Amino acid sequence: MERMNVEFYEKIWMWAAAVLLVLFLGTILMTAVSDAIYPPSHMETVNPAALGDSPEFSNPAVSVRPDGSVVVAIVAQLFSFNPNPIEVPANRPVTFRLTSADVIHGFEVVGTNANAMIIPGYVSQFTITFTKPGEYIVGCNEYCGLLHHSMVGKLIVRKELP
Ligand SMILES: [Cu+2]
Repeated sequence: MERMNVEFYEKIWMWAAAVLLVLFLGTILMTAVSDAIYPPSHMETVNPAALGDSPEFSNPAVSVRPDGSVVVAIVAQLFSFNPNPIEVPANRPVTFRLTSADVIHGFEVVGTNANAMIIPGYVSQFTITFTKPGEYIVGCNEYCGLLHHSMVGKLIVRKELP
C-alpha cells in the first residue's frame, strides 16, 4: 500500500492541534479531579409557574446550614431580585441558588467573580466566599425587557453573620 504523503508543515500543525486538544481537555480533567470544578450542569429543574408552591423559592431568603455555610435562594423577575437587599457574612462560603419566574435574567455581583445566568425552569447554583465586607451592586446582565437597566439589587457583605 502506498504511504500517504503529508507535508512537513502540515504534520507540525496536526501535532500542534493534537497537543492543544490534550492540553485543554487535561485542564478540565485536572481542575475536576483536584479542585472539583465542573461546568454548570443545569440539571436541577423547577416549575417557573409554580414557584409559589416551592418551599425554597416561595419565600426566597438567606439561610445558614448546620456547618455554618450560607445558602441564598433568589428569584429574579421583571424587573427585580427577591430578596433585596441580600445580606451575607464575609469569609464564609455562600451558595447562591437562583431561578427566574419569567424570562432569562442575569445575576452579577459587580466587582466580584459572582456571575450567573438565571433561566426560568432551572436552578443556577454557584458558591463563592466574599472576603471584603461592604455593599455591592447586583446587576441583571441579560437584556430582559424595557426596564432591564433598572433591574439592580444590593448585596451587603457583613463582617459577621447578619
Ligand atoms: Cu433582568
